[in-house]
Amino acid sequence: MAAGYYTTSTAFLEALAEAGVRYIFANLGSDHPGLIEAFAQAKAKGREDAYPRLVVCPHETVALSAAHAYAMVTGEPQAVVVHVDAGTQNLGGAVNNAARGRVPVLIFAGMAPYTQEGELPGGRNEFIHWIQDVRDQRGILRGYVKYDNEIRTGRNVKQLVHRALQIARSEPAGPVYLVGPRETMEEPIEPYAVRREAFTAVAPAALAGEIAAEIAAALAGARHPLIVTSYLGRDPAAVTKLVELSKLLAIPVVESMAYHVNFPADHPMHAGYQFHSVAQNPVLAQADAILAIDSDVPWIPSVNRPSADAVIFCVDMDPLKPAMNMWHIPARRFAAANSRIALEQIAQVVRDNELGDADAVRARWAEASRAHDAEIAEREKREQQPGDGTVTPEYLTACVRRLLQDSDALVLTEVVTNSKTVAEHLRANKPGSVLHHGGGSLGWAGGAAVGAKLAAPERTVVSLVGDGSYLFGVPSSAHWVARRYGAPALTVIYDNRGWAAPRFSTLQVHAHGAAAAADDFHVSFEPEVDLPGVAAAASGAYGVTVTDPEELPRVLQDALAVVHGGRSAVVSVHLPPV
Ligand SMILES: Cc1ncc(C[n+]2csc(CCOP(=O)(O)OP(=O)(O)O)c2C)c(N)n1
Ligand SMILES: [Mg+2]
Repeated sequence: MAAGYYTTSTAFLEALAEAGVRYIFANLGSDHPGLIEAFAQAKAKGREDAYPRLVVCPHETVALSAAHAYAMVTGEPQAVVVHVDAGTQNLGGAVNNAARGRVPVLIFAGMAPYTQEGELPGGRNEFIHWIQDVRDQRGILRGYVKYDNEIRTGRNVKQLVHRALQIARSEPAGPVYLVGPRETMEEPIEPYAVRREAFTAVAPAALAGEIAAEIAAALAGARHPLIVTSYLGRDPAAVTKLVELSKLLAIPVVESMAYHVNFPADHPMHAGYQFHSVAQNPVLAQADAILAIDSDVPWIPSVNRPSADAVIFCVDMDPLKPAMNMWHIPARRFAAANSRIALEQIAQVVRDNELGDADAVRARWAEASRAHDAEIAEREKREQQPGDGTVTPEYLTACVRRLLQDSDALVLTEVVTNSKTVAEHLRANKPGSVLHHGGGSLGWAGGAAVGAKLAAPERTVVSLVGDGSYLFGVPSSAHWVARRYGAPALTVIYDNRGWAAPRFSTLQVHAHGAAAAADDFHVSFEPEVDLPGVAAAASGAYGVTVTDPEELPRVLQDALAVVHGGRSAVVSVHLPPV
């Protein structure tokens, strides 16, 4: 062992540790001898704990999804290390999720060596080094990352890591991508330090005073004010501020494509969930002043839109969404601000100026409370066991809710066509207790459950997933990682033996077409996959498939007990087939 061994790879790992990264979710290759050696050198010196822990992930989707969920739970970016172009491409849709979910994560990939005659340490010595030398490796991720760069020397690799993480953390947060060729990662350098405190995230932005005043006046003066949000709950403190403002003026809140708990489900001002709208939401139609805050899709205008006279305000950390080619809502003002601060400012204007008519506020509160109570009663009816021997998604979700009542569980959802049902019947009230990737690529929950458990080892992690989503998540890889790193979770599969979503989409466009007439959508998973069996084979997980609604509560309890005992459990619940 070289006494003074210190390379770019050493400094890279040190910088990650200095930045607070605790885990490197890694899938390794011929580009990583520098990192592997740096880890081994540290271990030999008894300094292993000075670096982040390396978590071996047999599939890259699992690695990035784990880092994604870890960042959602803690706010802290982690690192993902993948193999050149191949591993980068295998990140697949997980990088769409990280980008759209606005989660910070540092992705690093090696690059094929750039010398071939033995000129430099790390130069080409395997055939694959020619094959993997592609023209634009960084281009693979450029549509999804906030920043990409190549590490060209170890002498400033720490600055690059800290700069990349500073960009990743700053709102709107997102993934960043660094690449480094083998020769660079092997470069011997002198140990050095940088001032990590000089790379903090950009401070959160407030609304301009006159905009806060304008929004406050519009909401207070409206007959039917409304707030629509999707991801404000990423910051639990923002939920508190939303509850305060809602109470102050009796403003109902609609959650649209929600991927956090943005507002307590049982709060009388909770006015319901919008997902794949197929009809006009009367609450949205009635509103005359709307604050759309932290939302990518506050409504789907072709089927569900506010009235043309409604005064709309868009407040968002990312109000114009330039990363989407087409995006617009007809707002009077667009303002870039942190939602917690903006809501506090608006509430302050209301209080300071005693805005709002007290009688109108009281009347609105009473009316919204009545509507909320009626809605909850309706939902409770829908979740009764049907009595025909089938399990409905409503009944299943109510069973899960009762199972987790009074617990501090973290629930990950990836239930696609059952998203609205799960939101309505899970009735989550605690900010931060339900997570969804916020993106467009299925297969997140498998790896995400590992990341969530590592982020909060004291909490029970429960994933609710569609059968298709479960398979997209490379369950063999995800469950193996969960076992190896002591991150057990309960997975409940909403198993309709196929993909309901493409069927739904086809019917939305061709309601009376040939596919509808023949019921021919190519979405069935017959013959059936033994879904829990995949996890059992990969990791010894407890697995069971349930068809009987009577048995369901007990099976879920048994499975949860297994998880509390330290072993993962997968319960696949047969719903009516697609
Ligand atoms: C990686 C990826 N591939 C394909 C799709 C397209 N897609 C959207 S929903 C869906 C079906 C999901 O099936 P499942 O999880 O069982 O939910 P269900 O539709 O049955 O409710 C598919 C294939 C996608 N979103 N992401
Ligand atoms: Mg399905």
